[in-house]
Amino acid sequence: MANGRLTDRKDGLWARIKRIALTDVGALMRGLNADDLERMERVLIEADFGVAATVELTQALEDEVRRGRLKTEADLKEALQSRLAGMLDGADHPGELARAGEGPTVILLVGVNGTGKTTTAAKLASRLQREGRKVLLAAADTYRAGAVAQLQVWASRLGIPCVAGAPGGDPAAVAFDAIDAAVSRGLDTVIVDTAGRLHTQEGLMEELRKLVRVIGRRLPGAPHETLLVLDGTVGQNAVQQGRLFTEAVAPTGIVVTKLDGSARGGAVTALRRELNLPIRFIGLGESLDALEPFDAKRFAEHLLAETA
Ligand SMILES: Nc1nc2c(ncn2[C@@H]2O[C@H](COP(=O)(O)OP(=O)(O)O)[C@@H](O)[C@H]2O)c(=O)[nH]1
Ligand SMILES: [Mg+2]
Repeated sequence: MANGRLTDRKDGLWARIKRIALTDVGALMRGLNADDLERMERVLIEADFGVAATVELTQALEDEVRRGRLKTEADLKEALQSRLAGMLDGADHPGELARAGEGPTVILLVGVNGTGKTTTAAKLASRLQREGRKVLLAAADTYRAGAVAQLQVWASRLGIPCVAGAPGGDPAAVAFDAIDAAVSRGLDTVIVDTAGRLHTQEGLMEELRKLVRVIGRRLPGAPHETLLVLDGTVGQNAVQQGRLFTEAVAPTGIVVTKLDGSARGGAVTALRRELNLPIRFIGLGESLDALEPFDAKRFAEHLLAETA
């Protein structure tokens, strides 16, 4: 959110709500009618909020207007912002990643191809390195030849080790070897990058289940974090992808990527509401420092920015 990167758009959500849904200045005094609410719902749906979050938000607002609590546009904006912040809130300290009591901490990244797992692995490694942790990367995306090389490039830029297997090899074996390497080198954190595509979806989910089992057998209690990486620009598709992964593995939180540039931040609300997992980080670009711990209140403010 630094440098206003989140608000790279001309007409902010609040401006759209005012222009499209609050056309009648008397609406707040008389109470929102069915047309006002329908228009407000349309703006939120178009902004990727999803049906559940949209209905919850508009009903809550309608209720407050009816009770005469919201008399001005500023009241309405404040109410919307605080409802949104409440909805988005999920973890007390989203940016604090678990730490194993003993032995290395294992952080697993899952998500479909192209969402930003490998980039996020590098960003997290950089962040944890700055916090003083000794990180090792595990290239468990053995499906694509280029995937291992991509992670190795990040590892060498960060000056940290990267454990990789043979292309087409067993990802669980890579994770197992990576944990062994961390133990023998006295490193405290292993970040496991995974494949997002296989011949079949069920094949991918089966492979991830096996990966989690093997990691847990090698190191009881691991993985300590399983982060579901979702692309914030694909709207409702991200919700559907998220559901598949939450059925296969048990994510401890979500990383929403690519929230720089586009105006599609509404998807974050849909993901939070429909996957019932805390948002832990947001990705705001391709560079190592473009990852921020999620701040619900600040995100709600940015979502309702008047302009860009
Ligand atoms: N703009 C932007 N691009 C991103 C972000 N995160 C990842 N990317 C880009 O998205 C593409 C796919 O990322 P990658 O990490 O390879 O995805 P993976 O297939 O899930 O491992 C790459 O071009 C990344 O540079 C982000 O937060 N913002
Ligand atoms: Mg990758």
